[in-house]
Amino acid sequence: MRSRRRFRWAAIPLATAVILALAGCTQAQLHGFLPGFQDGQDPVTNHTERISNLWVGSWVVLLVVGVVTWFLILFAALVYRRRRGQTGLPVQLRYNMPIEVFYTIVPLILVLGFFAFTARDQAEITARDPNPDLTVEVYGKQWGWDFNYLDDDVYFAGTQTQPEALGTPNTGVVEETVPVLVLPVDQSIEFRLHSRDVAHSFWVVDFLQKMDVIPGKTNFMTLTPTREGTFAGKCAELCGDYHAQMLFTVKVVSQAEYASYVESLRAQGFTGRLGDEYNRNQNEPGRDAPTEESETR
Ligand SMILES: [Cu+2]
Repeated sequence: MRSRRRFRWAAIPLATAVILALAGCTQAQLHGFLPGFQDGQDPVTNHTERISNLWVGSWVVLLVVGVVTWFLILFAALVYRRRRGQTGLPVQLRYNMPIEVFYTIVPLILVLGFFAFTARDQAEITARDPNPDLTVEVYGKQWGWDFNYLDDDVYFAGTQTQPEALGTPNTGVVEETVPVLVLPVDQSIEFRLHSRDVAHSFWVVDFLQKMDVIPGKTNFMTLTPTREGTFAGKCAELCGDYHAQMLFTVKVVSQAEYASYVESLRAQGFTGRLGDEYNRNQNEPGRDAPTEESETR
């Protein structure tokens, strides 16, 4: 009792300090230092706020569990330590029903809670828009990306980083040749993800989302970019020698700038679509045997 009273003077200053610290949190801190939340800037896509809330909320709950656990460990070690003159084992505590029920029920609630929130957010994030404003077909390939803008019938063919044996010496990433993906702001976009060869993963860092790109399978990612800017994209699945150079740049621009970008592709003759006919894998499951035509490509 006495010791509890002794620290009462600290309660008010401590509470004030905590409130001040939280009130002074920057956007970056409130979002758990996730990329895309620099101070004062809007969320990058319609999903990033939800993803960040799940992340930060989970961390807060887990930190509380951690603090309670660390406190109990220290408490037990200090209070029940062997004192001078003590011998033998202290009285052992066994089959304490309240404690056993407590440490069964609490983790169960935690696991069910994490599962429920994750399932809710995952369903929301992976939901497909039945009528997206724009459909972009993405082809991952060793080592680069092709983008087909299906609604506008134009494409961007990404330069491939290749092993030295196949061409020019590999000199690392050349900024100007990194494939570019241009997206209009505030439009819902469906990405259709395909691979031309091995498994890759489509990852735009600031979107906080990535999705596997699997040969012979189409994966979908739907989102609406909500802030203009330039963002880094990467392959997030180890896919061979030059995986680390499988980069792309995402430019989220205004509607007008997007329209003029499409026109510039059209003016350069990049019309149509780079489809499965350019895949290195021509014998995926569900496909017919390679034809003479496909072998001469
Ligand atoms: Cu890859």
